[in-house]
Amino acid sequence: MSSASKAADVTLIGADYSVYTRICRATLRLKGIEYTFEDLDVFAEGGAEKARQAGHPFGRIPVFRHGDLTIFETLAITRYIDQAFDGPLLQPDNPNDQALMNQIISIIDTQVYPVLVWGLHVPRSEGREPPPEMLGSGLKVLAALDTLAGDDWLCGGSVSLADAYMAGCMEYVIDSAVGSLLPGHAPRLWTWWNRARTCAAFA
Ligand SMILES: N[C@@H](CCC(=O)N[C@@H](CS)C(=O)NCC(=O)O)C(=O)O
Repeated sequence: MSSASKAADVTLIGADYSVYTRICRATLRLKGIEYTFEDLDVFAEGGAEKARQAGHPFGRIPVFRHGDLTIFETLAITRYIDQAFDGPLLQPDNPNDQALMNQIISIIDTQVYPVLVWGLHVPRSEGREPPPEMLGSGLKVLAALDTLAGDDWLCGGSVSLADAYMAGCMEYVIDSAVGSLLPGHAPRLWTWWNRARTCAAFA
């Protein structure tokens, strides 16, 4: 089922700095959906409580609204956006590419976000050394993604939610303690990003 979008119907609540908010924004842009953005700094005093009031039981962002519907958790939000609205399909219909997409999204949730963003970007941005064991873990994550990355988009011939997820992380991955190693250590991922970053949805 799909429906045309109206800006008044669709609201994304989150923050510019937030990886998961960025993923939802990229997905909305890929689908060509107009939306209202409500800024919520979850790390500010009272931010978690505001996020709970907005509909996130764990006090996190993003939160998505479509009419009377409220959704939290980025995977649920992005899959809903893909299915409920017109625009290019962002989930491959063949099982192989779909498995690949799910694998990449899962790696981003369980490895890229905790290891590369929180383990290797955040300490650097605060002028601290990352925990030494994080460097090896970060390189393993990059190597795994490099093995999975497709020639055009991450999963085959068309853009998918995997691209939106990874694009949402890239600024922090590049600005992490392993960022300068990307071209040599993950050349396929690096080539993908240099192509993907020219897409307006990921700007
Ligand atoms: N599993 C959630 C993760 C959301 C998440 O961790 N968001 C971060 C910002 S990018 C957050 O709200 N952090 C607040 C905190 O950790 O207290 C999703 O997929 O949406």
